[in-house]
Amino acid sequence: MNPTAFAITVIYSVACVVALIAILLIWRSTHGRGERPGDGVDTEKLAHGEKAWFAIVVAALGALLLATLPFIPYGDTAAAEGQQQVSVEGFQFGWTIEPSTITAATATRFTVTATKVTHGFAVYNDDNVMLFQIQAIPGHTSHIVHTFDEPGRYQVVCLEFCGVGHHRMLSTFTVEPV
Ligand SMILES: [Cu+2]
Repeated sequence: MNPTAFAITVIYSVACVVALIAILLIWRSTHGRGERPGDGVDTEKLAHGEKAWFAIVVAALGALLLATLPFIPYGDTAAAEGQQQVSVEGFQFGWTIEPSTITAATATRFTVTATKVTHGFAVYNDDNVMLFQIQAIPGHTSHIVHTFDEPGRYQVVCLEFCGVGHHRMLSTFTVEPV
């Protein structure tokens, strides 16, 4: 058994035991004491506590919502002033990238589409590290905004198998210093 499978087995077993104990505790709390519901229980106090917990949960969820709202990525790729525009079209088997020279340190908005079949527009730097990837889809325009900090030559690779010439779908563009 490999270490990951072993870890999953252990974690799953522990989770099952914990769940079983929880079910037993809940069952014991509601059965077998011979007491009628309400015996010795201050229901008014419980009702008050319930309202307080409700308020706490609503406040916590509200705080969580407000705290995480700024991280929602929607809108990041919307057009903004000062962006450079690059239009990309994938075809069998190559890329049209217009313009093929852009400026560093300026937000660049890629407008990506394709003819006939879907391609994967992936951009790699000099160290062969992928900076981003976006689908190039026929009849649809995808957008992504990226700022290139380093001037240089960037490589484009198709990451979606698109036919017999898929491996030939390599291209480059140049990022010039400001
Ligand atoms: Cu392709």
